[in-house]
Amino acid sequence: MVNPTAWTDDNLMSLQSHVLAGERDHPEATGDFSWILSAISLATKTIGNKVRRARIDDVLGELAAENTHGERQQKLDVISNDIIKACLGSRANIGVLVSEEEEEPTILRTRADGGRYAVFFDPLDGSSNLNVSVGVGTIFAVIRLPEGGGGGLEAVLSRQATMVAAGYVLYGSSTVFMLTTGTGVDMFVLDHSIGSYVLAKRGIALPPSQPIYSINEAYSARFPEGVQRYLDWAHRSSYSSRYIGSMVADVHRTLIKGGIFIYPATTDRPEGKLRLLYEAMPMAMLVEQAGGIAVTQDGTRVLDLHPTDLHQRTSVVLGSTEEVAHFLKQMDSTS
Ligand code: AHM
Ligand code: MG
Repeated sequence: MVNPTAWTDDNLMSLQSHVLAGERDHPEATGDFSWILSAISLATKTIGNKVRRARIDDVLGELAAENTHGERQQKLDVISNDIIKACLGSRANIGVLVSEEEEEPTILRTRADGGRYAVFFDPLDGSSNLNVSVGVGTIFAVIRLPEGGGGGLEAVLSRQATMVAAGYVLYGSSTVFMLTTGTGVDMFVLDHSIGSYVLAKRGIALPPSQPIYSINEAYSARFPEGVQRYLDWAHRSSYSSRYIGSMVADVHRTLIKGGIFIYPATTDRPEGKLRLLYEAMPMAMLVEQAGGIAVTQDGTRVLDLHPTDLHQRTSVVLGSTEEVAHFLKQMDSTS
């Protein structure tokens, strides 16, 4: 006889049904949220398809133009940005879009006109790795804008704006969608044969310790002393090193296997390289929801930072609780 409980656990669950089921548990839910996630799902399937066909379609390589950070944009950065905007732009509950690829936010509608949410995104993180077929990804955060007020940029940077969901899609050897809505982290994998993200694992738990560090060690001479001290300590402690150079891929490995990912300040980038709104904050929410820690190099919780600029940068240290504790101890140590 079929055990109905076992049947429920093993049932094939798509991302969409998972989100709808979550809303059913909250009678006050308006359905706004599943509407936004379905747009992100559609956009990332489309981007994943472009990434896989990039060489065939001849869209690898840089554009002549630079983005808002003075970095050369890849053709696929721009294509991915357009895809996300095309998918999210039609969602009537989104007021503001903030993209790594655009200096100014896209204001879609005011709060009074129903723009209750903002979405922050890095359309194609790690895109400089595209021509060597390394994993790249899309990072996003969904922000509930404060009641009242006009919405727009002021609302996005207000202290009352709340991150209600975060996730990324890794276009790797499989296409993986990691999602948190504030109650743990769930992992979905794209089943290309049916065109759906299907639930692969509920409640991802980041291992509390693992002797692996992930940092661009070639920059050591430009790191703060405390970071250099940590690396000396890790060498003496027989740590292993893994660094892909795509944040999504490096954080994904850290979430699954444990360890620590560090992108500190350097003498040439005193604020760090990674962007607070659409790189550090969504990853911090995922890591915390999986039981890990996400801080800046001086130990401030990333989710306690208050952005003052859409494109501000920060140092990032995240991963297993014990590994982050070892790092902060070396940062503090004066010996
Ligand atoms: P990007 O958003 O321009 O792709 O840059 C962000 C990427 C991250 O994915 C990665 O963690 C980091 O830059 C790697 O930087 P570096 O090459 O300095 O190690
Ligand atoms: Mg990026």
